[in-house]
Amino acid sequence: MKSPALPRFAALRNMLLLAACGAVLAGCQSMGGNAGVDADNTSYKRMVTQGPATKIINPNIYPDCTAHNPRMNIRKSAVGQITATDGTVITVPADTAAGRGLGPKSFDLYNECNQVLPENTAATSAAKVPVVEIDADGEVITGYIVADNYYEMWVNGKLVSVDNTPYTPFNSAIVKFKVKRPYTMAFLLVDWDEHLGLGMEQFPVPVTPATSQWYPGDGGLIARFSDGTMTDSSWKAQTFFIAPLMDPKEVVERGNIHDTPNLGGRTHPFARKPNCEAKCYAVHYPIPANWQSPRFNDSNWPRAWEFTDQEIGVTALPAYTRYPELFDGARWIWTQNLVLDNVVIARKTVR
Ligand SMILES: [Ca+2]
Ligand SMILES: [Ca+2]
Repeated sequence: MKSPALPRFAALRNMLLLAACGAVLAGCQSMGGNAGVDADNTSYKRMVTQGPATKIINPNIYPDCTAHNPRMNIRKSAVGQITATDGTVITVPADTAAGRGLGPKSFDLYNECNQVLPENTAATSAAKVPVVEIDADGEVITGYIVADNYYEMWVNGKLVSVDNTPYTPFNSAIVKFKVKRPYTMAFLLVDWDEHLGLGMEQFPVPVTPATSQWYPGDGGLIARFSDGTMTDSSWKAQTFFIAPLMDPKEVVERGNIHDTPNLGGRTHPFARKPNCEAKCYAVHYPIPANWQSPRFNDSNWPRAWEFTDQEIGVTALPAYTRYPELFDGARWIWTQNLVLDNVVIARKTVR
């Protein structure tokens, strides 16, 4: 899977970078910080599945949401497994920190399950948000996060926040962490679904006769931090689970870009809605070891794509729209296909 030439090339490149660093330290820092990163261990070998997950390993990793009114969009965040044609057993929609019971769980900015519902930015407070310490002599940074549907956030390889509402209702979170620059943020993002392994959900809910039982959902992440960092196309983003597909050939690999260029469009309502239902295919890629680490080499990953509120479909989402000041200037990001890309890792090194 990994070309034997790559590590040697990386080692040679790192030696050259180290030599450059030794000569001119400032020049080294401006070269993009590739010195000290690992060899690129991303595997671009696709795995193909067809049909739904064959085993449910957890029927609901967030069973704690209380229905406070009949309009609440409460969905079970189930986790399953499916075997690819090459024999690999894949956890769907993803193997997450939430699924493993890891924390810290997110501190609510807005969460209908917990009835944390501040009316506007002035009514919010970050005062009680616990600080996760990465560097004792670092700067305390506050951040605001909305993810459709699930995020887990790592800073320099340390787990800082795990979305406490993996599927729905739509929530938002506040994080605080103490760190020195440069630091690397890495988010695992999941567009959760009901039809595990197929990338499709019931929509809209609450369910009515008009609800589609086989609707391809979409994703999105927006985050803004007090040190000026915010999500935009300067981030890197890679997709690892692409569905629903009529045919695995619909995913076209161009180098390390996993593209789906011929399926109508990258957002709703343009993205194709296939009629294969439980016979649909999915294409998966192995999530690289050490993806959370500042040493992980994302230099060959594509840039994140930016999307508008309208494309993400969040113009009426209180978890987001009540607090425009907290997200001012940040962009919704994802990989190229907002609809078909269901598991995404987004990374940013802040210098
Ligand atoms: Ca969520
Ligand atoms: Ca999707």
